[in-house]
Amino acid sequence: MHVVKKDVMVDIHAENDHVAEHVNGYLSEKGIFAVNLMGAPGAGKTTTLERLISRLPCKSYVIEGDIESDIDAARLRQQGIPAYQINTFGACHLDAPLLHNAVHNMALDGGGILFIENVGNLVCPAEFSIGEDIKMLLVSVTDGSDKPYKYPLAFEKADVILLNKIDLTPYLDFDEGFFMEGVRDPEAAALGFHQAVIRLAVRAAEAAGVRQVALSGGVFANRLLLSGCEEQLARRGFAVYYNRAVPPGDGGLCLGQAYLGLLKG
Ligand SMILES: Nc1nc2c(ncn2[C@@H]2O[C@H](COP(=O)(O)OP(=O)(O)OP(=O)(O)O)[C@@H](O)[C@H]2O)c(=O)[nH]1
Ligand SMILES: [Mg+2]
Ligand SMILES: [Zn+2]
Ligand SMILES: [Zn+2]
Repeated sequence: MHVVKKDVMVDIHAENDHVAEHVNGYLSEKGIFAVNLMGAPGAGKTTTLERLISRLPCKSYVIEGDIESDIDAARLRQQGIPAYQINTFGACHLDAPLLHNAVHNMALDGGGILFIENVGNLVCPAEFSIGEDIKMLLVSVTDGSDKPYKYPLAFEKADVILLNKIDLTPYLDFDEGFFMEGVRDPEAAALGFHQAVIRLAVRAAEAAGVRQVALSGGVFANRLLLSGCEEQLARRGFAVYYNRAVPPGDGGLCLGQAYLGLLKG
């Protein structure tokens, strides 16, 4: 009996992964970077998207995953954010075929970031790829500091972990040290974050339709990010430039601006 069950699960995941690859390929063609946002019910996923997207300089889209209702999509649309609602009517996670249907029904073009808010649940969303480039896990201090120990898969699969509602810590017993110890491999999480930034930079360069890319700004003082971006961009045929004589941070940027000012007379 158990053997049969296991085979069925393998089949479900193989079919799902196949569709997820297709969805990711479709989004790549459109120059869109996809973020699978996971977290417990009420952790603050929609609120974070509302606050984050209004501060992003690039085009953003949202797909909302909920068992029922379009409350979250309506919240985002009210802020002028294009949002598409998926209702699973019972299922407690999004899967790739649901995403496939959604992306083909959306007007996506010209690059940007697609945030996919998964169904509020710390368990099975982590098991299913939905065509995303990265998985972002939102955990709130109100969820409790034991969550990495109880829901290890979500923490293992996450490329980025965001700790939310920190304004409430004075009123709670959230133990940050215990929480961080439970995030099993902080080094792996940090590496995952670096790789996510590199993928985002490559996707942005591809969407911009340019052949030359200059990597500058304080973030490129990070050697891992600089060498990773340079390597991935060069592999795709981009000519890559970065700061050599002056540092990449504010000083170098100011010098560049002054030079541009001189050129313009
Ligand atoms: N104090 C505080 N409250 C927050 C914060 N972020 C979100 N909230 C509140 O938490 C509640 C739930 O927020 P949502 O953004 O709807 O949570 P969600 O994760 O999208 O919820 P579901 O979609 O139902 O899973 C709301 O009342 C928010 O105002 C925060 O940083 N601090
Ligand atoms: Mg929500
Ligand atoms: Zn589920
Ligand atoms: Zn398709």
